[in-house]
Amino acid sequence: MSGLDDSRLRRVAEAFHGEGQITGITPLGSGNVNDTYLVESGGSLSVLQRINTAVFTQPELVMHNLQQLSQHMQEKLQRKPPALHNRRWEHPRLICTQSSDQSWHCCEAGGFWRSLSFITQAESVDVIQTADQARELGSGLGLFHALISDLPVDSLADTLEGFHITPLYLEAYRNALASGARQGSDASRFCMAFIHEREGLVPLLEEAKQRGELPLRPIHGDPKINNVMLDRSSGRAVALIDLDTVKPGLVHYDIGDCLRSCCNRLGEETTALDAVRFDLDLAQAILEGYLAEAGGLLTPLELQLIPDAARLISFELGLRFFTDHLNGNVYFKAQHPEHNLQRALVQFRLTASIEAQMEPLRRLVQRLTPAQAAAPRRAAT
Ligand code: GN1
Ligand code: MG
Repeated sequence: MSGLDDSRLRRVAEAFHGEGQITGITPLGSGNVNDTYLVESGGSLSVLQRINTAVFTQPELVMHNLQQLSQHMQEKLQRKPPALHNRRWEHPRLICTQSSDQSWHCCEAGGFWRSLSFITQAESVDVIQTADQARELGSGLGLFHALISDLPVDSLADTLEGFHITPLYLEAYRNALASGARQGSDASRFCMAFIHEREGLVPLLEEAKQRGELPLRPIHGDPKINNVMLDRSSGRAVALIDLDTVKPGLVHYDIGDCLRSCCNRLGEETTALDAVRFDLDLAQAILEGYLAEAGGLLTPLELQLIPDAARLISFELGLRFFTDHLNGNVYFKAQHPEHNLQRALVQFRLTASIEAQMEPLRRLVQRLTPAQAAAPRRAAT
């Protein structure tokens, strides 16, 4: 966790909420990078987070992006766009420290902290339960994309260089291999062969971006299943959380991450490797929800590359987990030494399952986007 004892943690929370005001602090969620706590103060709840500065080396830039996003969302919500008629939608609010109007706190015992309002009467799930839920998860991401589509990308900093740039993850993997560590097991050999066979896929999105065929857009960066909050009574998506990776990027990083994390019914922490599948029915529900909100914003090529994105982002996450395993678990928190290897195997099984269903997945996207179905395929292979 944070490495801070209870009284220091309380002092950090007091920096945001006032001395003597804290009535409860409990660990929250299952994030792999930051430390997160639910704080109760003065009868209300907030989310206190320590940003992992080994990952986000310039946390002030993360806060800059959060502020830009907050302001944009606030203005949007005030104007009540048609997409929000008859539906609840919220955006986590940044909480300033008591002593300044600054939205972060650097603690003398270590750490860069910030506090956000908690989305009440809502919950998130780690594994999908129903197709209706899948539709809402897609709809939540689509709505988020629609709401931020006119946030200028040049107002957002690049807070995590190389994030989702698959060729750079391949390079990092090769560097890790060169160190020669932790490659001896059958599972490691499986991963190495799996990666080797797919090296040709790696540059697909980045090359299309370089050729100017795919636009940079403001994206969430990490819209995995449990970062979409669902209203407790209606089940409808009400907010996207975990906004540290909001920055310019390809819409495919988000759609791919949503599909890979939602369509694996066992979740990314499963150990039942042989049962890992990409569920096409869930993909259909997600894409119906997504496209109803954001389909009109995307170009024909963006739409056509959705199946490729699902495959690539699953593969990329497997590559990232495996590289971290080789490096000794320095990036993703791990509960045991083989944890990131296990996670990599799950993502690779999922990738293989997507590959086995590429044609039906392409037909599905074409069916859901009839106006674009006739447009020529360019970058997809
Ligand atoms: C990390 O920390 P968390 O769980 O929100 C990672 C994502 C991965 C995810 C996999 C900044 O997100 O890219 O998809 O783990 N975040 C970062 O669970 O690397
Ligand atoms: Mg995250």
